Amino acid sequence: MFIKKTFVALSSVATATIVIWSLGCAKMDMTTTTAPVNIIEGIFDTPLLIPTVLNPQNLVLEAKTTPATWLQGKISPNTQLFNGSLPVIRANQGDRVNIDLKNSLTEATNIHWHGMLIPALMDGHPKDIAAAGAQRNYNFAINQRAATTWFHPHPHMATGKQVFNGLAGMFIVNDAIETALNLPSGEREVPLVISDKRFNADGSLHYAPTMAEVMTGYFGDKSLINNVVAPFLNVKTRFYRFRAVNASNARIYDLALSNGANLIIIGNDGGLLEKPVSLTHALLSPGERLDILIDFSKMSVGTEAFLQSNANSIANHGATTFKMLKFKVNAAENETFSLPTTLSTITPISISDSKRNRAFALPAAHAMTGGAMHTGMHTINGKAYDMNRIDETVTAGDTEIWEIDNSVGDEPHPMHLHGVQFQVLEKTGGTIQPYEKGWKDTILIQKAEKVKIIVRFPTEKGVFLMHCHNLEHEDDGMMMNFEIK
Ligand SMILES: [Cu+2]
Repeated sequence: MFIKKTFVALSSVATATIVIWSLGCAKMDMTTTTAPVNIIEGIFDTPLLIPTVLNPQNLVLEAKTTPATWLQGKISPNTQLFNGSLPVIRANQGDRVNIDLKNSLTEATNIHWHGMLIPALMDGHPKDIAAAGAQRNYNFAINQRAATTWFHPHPHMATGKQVFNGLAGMFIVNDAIETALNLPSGEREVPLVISDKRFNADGSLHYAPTMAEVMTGYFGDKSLINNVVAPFLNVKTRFYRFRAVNASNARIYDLALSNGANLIIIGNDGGLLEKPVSLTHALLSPGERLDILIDFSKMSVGTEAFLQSNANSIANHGATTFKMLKFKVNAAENETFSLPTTLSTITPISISDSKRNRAFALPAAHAMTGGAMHTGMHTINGKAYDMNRIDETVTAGDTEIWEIDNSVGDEPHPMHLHGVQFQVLEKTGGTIQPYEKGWKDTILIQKAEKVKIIVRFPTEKGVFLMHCHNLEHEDDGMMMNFEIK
């Protein structure tokens, strides 16, 4: 849809002057306005959906267009879901996964297991798809530490639409180290799949990014958790564990509690941190996960508090503070849990192990010109994605330092690597946040920032991706293949 267009002269987000070349021929000027899309808060009278937990050892996931009620009293016929819902899968380290994707859509799809360390052919590369009406099997062993991972389609240039339309789920990996911590579980362990959506007046989903919205990414005006607009959750006076994933196409959240209480962050993309960190707020960009404890034992019965996203000019184009989930403290219960001082051991990858440095330049919006044959406006190292081109070749098992440079960029880019968990070495634009330490597969690179990561690549060969997890940027070309050889 956005291919074969080149955008230049995007002077700012608020007012963009755009010049379009249609494959090197006619030229046209256009002025468009992208005001930040703010969230219109709901009334928080719908219970939070707690998804059923599925076992992946013999599972069918059917991708299907499923009429759904996102807005009260209105049916959205163009919703696309896995198994008509929001699946949450749970398995242990060492388990074997055997999942059949049944594609009942009228278009190609596949599943990318975001955060999973699995063979390339299982990873959901856009070349490995299930055509409309076809099936595809995913069979792999779980060889990684406990983590909150997630999954979503990754078809060429259609990821943004399919994820926006509802195709996503969470995949929780448990292991013995995590289990020994006796973290809050059962009804006190809650998945939070965070998204923002936009609707037509009839209640159907509205996904139609303008050219300016391809530059910023596509924002919704409703905030949803677990596919519920403005939900509430009854809680007791105890600790709760929330596994949050940002499944939004483009919106970056600055998570906080409305009463100023701390978020106790215990984990991120690749699992538990070394120790808990208490913060009043934390950024969560598309694709990233945060494992958060909230201590409701300090709140009295009858208290209401909200999970909210703070206004954050860096992250969200000036979006205002908005509420996301209402907690109603409705019962007193004795708390037996005490917060561990140590959660896990994380061994830093040694810089001296690195065999090679590679640099990746992210584009400036006003410089996204390319040549006449340029196939997309979002690039990495000046190149828009080509499914059949290998951009980087890495020796199996090697450790490398990758420097991703957004220093001329004027958009934040959450950059995601498939097939690995990496460590963040350096951020020139600011300090590495406590929740960006440990193991990561997605790292937010803010405007004018340069980030260095150290990656130990798998010993198994195959083609993986690095891309921006702003899904409009991704679909527009901000993606590359690396081959492990
Ligand atoms: Cu991006």
